[in-house]
Amino acid sequence: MIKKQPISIIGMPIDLGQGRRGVDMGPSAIRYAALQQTICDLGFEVEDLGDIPIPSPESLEISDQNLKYLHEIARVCEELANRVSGVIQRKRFPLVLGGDHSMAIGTVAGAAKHYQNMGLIWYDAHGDLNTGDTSPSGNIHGMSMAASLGIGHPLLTHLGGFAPKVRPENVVLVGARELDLGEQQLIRDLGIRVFTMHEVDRLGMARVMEETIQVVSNGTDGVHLSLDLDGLDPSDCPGVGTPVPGGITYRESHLAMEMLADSGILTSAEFVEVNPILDQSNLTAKVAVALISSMLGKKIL
Ligand code: 5AB
Ligand code: MN
Ligand code: MN
Ligand code: MN
Repeated sequence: MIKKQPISIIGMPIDLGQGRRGVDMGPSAIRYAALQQTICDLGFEVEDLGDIPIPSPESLEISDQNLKYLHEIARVCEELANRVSGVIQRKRFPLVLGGDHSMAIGTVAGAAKHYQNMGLIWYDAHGDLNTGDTSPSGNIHGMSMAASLGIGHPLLTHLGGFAPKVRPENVVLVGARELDLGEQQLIRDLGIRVFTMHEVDRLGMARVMEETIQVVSNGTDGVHLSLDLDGLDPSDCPGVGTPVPGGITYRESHLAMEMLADSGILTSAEFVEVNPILDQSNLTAKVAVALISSMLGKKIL
């Protein structure tokens, strides 16, 4: 991001993309963890645009078990895309709070309108590279990366009227440790750069982020960070819907965010999948705020 660029917070309280209630309260939990004051204290001008209105699952019916709440998700993601795009148009930095990871379809669409060649960092235990055909669950939060690459149902891939939003060579996955068979195949077919936990352990986070920054900034004109809190270890972030043991540590994650801050490459970011119902004393939301501080360049000295 441009040094001390003004920031616009957008809440996306969506839980239609997965099966567990509570993640709709993620944006509130992150705000409750003093997000705005923390950003303000770092010297940024910051505004909160409030939440995108989302229908509750109780008021809806599932018409397709392979793509649950497809039409509703596409509709609210379109709204999010417009909101994100408007923020960028005003030369501000969009910081989007979630909400389940299906929302990335909207965030990425809104940002990609402004960048011909956008880089994308997907910090996650999962690949989110399923389609309605490969998904074991039918949950769209496991399909948002694929949709951004132009793979999947046209309502998702062509959101905002264009596809794809990003190219495989400009995308990096960090922290992966649970990939479905269809996702593994897609990664091989497209040659997507993945730093699994094996690479994080072996190379160390410093090297992983050096390479990640290299890949996503090579020939790109913008970079979006999509950070799923389940990328971190469940001991640090228990408040997530799909925890997977053996994740990225708190310290490694701070290092990653600090390196992103130093690189100055980020043009938008989202922090997703915070589920306060499954959390302990709002710990996961507090981690999100701490990581956002590091991403924005917080220095101790
Ligand atoms: B998350 C799974 N691959 O597709 C699927 O949390 C899990 O946004 C998806 O990364 C997890 O249902 C989606 C089994
Ligand atoms: Mn995810
Ligand atoms: Mn995940
Ligand atoms: Mn999840």
